[in-house]
Amino acid sequence: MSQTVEMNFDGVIGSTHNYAGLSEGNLASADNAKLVSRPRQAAKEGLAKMFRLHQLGLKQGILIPQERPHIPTLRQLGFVGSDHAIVEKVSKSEPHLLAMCYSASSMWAANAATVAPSADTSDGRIHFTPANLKSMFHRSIEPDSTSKILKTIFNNQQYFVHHPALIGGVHFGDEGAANHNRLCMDYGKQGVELFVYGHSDFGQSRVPTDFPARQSLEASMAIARKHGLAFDRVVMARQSAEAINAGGFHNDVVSVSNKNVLFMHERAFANKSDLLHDLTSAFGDQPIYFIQVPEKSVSLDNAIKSYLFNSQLVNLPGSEDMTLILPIESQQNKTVYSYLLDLIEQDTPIKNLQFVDVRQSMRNGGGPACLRLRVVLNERELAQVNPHFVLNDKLFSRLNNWVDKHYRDELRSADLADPYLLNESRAALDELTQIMAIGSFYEFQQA
Ligand code: SUG
Repeated sequence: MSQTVEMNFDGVIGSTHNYAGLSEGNLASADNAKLVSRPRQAAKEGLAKMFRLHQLGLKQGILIPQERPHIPTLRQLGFVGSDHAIVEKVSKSEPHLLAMCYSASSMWAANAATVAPSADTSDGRIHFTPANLKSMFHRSIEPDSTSKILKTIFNNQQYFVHHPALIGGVHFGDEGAANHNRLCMDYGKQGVELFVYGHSDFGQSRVPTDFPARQSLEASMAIARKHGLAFDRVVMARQSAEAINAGGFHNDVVSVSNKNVLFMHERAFANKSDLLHDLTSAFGDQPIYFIQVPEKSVSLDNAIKSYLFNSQLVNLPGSEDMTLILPIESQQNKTVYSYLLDLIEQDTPIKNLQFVDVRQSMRNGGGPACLRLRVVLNERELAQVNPHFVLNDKLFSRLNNWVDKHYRDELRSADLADPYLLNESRAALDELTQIMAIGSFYEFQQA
């Protein structure tokens, strides 16, 4: 029988990783603003996480970092002169804008795109829509490059369809797979796609939240249409205002799914009983598990602090049991850890725990699940994936050496004004394009 797998593509953490406090509503980003970051450590943590999954027998791919600082954005905003002159000018007049153009935020691959597996789409191809990330300026500059990277990796129109990012500004604000779960009996069988939105601008009245609700219902609906999904296999659910107010800016901070399991905080969704009913009926007579973590066991605040749900729920090869790959912070949190030890003794498919250290990313609100984009692939599709982007022992060690050679130990906000940082970032990306065999890929290489 041909095998279909769920492959994770993780964002390689860029050399300009820093803490700029750019994301309102993301408590870690706000709390750690202006902290000294450690780019080399960050990138190595990310690579070690990918390698761990690879060693566990899972298919692991990579997405390369985007060009930062992104000078073309600054030029579009009216800055002129040499690249260095622009950095100097912006660092003096609008340091916040410079930080936005320097952010390594494309590391959070869960926000790169929404992906529909071929088993769910009307034309039997895999569909990709890069997220427009309209609600945060520093992220809104990602989609063009994301699209280019995805087209480089999944480069065969017979199997892969690439849509442009959605038009329509914040009304169609789209944050990609961070607000999208797919439930199924088997990866290769048609599944039920669950889209989670925070606001709806046309039709439904906006539910007020203290922090921005980033994903819109209208965006989710457009993606479901464009991906050719069967609407009786699509469920739209609203994220609870409480979750957003507690710092759950994306749904993957309060729930995660794998196959027929939805692991969630009991307060993650508005109208929860409708959601559970809709999912159960879309599943027909097949079993579906809802594992709800009650507030009294782990409060919403504690779930968000520990990033309990920003984990990867996976089946290791040859096993029906599921493994949760969690951030180390959830092991260090006594309440959460004791809940987890109890969970694996219960009668649910989740039986194993693995903890990973991605602390540098966590301090910007990005846990293990934020760093990965899931792509379901059957054997024929897998054979079409650009092999340079598939992690193996050799690529892991080359990327580690590359990080050692090019990345700084520390970065402070004042360092963004340093002209050498731009040179270093470009030197790193230039060598990366050689490792990945993709020629002159970045805009600065074409200038
Ligand atoms: O968009 N943080 C990211 C974190 C994204 C996490 N992704 C998922 N939950 N899938 C964001 O808020 C902070 C950057 C800074 O403040 O320097 C930032 O962009």
